[in-house]
Formats: sequence, structure tokens, C-alpha cells
Amino acid sequence: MAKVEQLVNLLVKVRERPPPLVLSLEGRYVAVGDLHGDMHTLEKVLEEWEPPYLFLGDYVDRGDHGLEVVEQVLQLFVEGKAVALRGNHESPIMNMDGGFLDELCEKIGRKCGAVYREFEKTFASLPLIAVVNKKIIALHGGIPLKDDMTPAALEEVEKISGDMTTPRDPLAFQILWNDPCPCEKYAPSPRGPGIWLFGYEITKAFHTRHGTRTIVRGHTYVPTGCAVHHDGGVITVFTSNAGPYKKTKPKIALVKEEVEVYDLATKNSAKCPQDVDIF
Ligand SMILES: [Mn+2]
Repeated sequence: MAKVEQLVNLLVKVRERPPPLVLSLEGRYVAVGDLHGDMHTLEKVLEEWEPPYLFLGDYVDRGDHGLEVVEQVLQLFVEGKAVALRGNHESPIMNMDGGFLDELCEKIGRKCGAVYREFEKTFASLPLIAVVNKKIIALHGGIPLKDDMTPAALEEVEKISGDMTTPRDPLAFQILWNDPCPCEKYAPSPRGPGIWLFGYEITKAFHTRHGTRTIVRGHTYVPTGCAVHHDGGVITVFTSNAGPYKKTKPKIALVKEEVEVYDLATKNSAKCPQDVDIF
């Protein structure tokens, strides 16, 4: 049981000093897209790329090693070697059927319910957005839209409060769930109610307002492991090779003043398809 205690201690430590919802970072980061329980790929990233890392969320569900992946990511986070952003799978609405809760119960037995509640609280404390060198925005899903269907500003995201377990706030929810579309403005998302596809003009307005260049994000499965949208205003990185993603060619992104995408297997600079229609 020492291992369970260790795990709970780690979870408590992550949320002891909760980071702001919008983190401001400087320097160079290795951005890692969805892992979904792919420990093998995470190990390869850690072996071949120097820290610090910027994890873009979706550590658990679908693959078999969600527990190992999320533990490693959060360990690096508390050691200051990584930033762990929240994904839509860091949430009870996904983990009940997505595989993580079952995995937890298989691996740690009857205490899994209590330990899962610790995960729930820690997931709720994870940051939603990182701004790197004032130029690059990192988040899991996409730009959130306000009621008037204009993009929310970072200042508005910073002010989000209330229960973050699911989360209830529509802006926070959309940051975890939205996707880019090869469209001008926006469209309802096939993922479900309250979720949007955002287009070229939304991305442009967001970057103009903040003086930023690119949004690097995960969330969308692309077999090529990366995709470029909105003239480079948005870049998708996908890093899982586990479970349903066996055919992916995982990518990572080097985030500095710009975003450069690399193939994990070859370490070569990657050519990402442009404006793919992901649904
Ligand atoms: Mn996702």
C-alpha cells in the first residue's frame, strides 16, 4: 500500500499550490500532445528530448498505462521539469467510461474510489493555458467562444472561478473541448452541445488581440501526428501510439518563439498536412 500512499501524496502536492489557470512561461519547451496511457511513447520522449516539457493534456483513458503516464507527468510537474495542462480526459465525465477508472481499480484494488476522488481534485487544479515567450499559446482543445460568438481573451480566462470538476464554466469547458475547422467563423461541434469548431477569423482575432503567433494544441486525432490550421495560427500535435492509435506517427513540438514539429521516431522535422477537415 506504500505505493498508493505515494500516489496520493503526489496528487495532494500538485494541488497544494495550485498554478494559475493561465501560466506565463519563458524559454524552450518540448510540447507533447495526447498520450492516452501510452507509457512507451512517453519514455521515448523523456529519453530523447531534454526537459522542460509542456504536456498538452489527455494523459489517461484508452491506452493501458494511464496511471503510469499521469503519475510520471505529475511527478515531472512537481519537480519543475514540466508543465502539465489539463485535457478533456482529466475529468470524471470521461474517466467513468473511458478506461481510467477501471484501470485504477484493476491496479490498486478496493481503494480505487477514494484514490480516484484525489485524482478528480487534482485534475480540477491543473492549468488550462500556458503562454510561452508571450508568442505561443498552449492548450488542449481550442479557443473558447463567448455568448456573442467572439473569442474570449486570456484576461477573461484568468478570471474563471467556481467548480472546475467537469468544469461548469463554458469558457473552461471549451478550452478543453473545441477544435479548429477549415471554416471562416465557427460551427457546432459533432463532439456535442456546448462545444464549437472555430475558424480562421476567430484564430486571427485572438492572435491580433494578444500579439501571439500560434496555438499549439492536442485533442484531435491525426494519423500523421500533426496538422497545421489557419495559416499556421493553430498547430495540432498528437503523441499517442496506444490503444486505438496504433497507426499514428507520434510527433512532438519544440516551442520557442515559434513552433517546430518533429517526428518522434526519426527526430526529423515533420511536414504537417494543412487545413485537414478532422470530422
Ligand atoms: Mn482531448
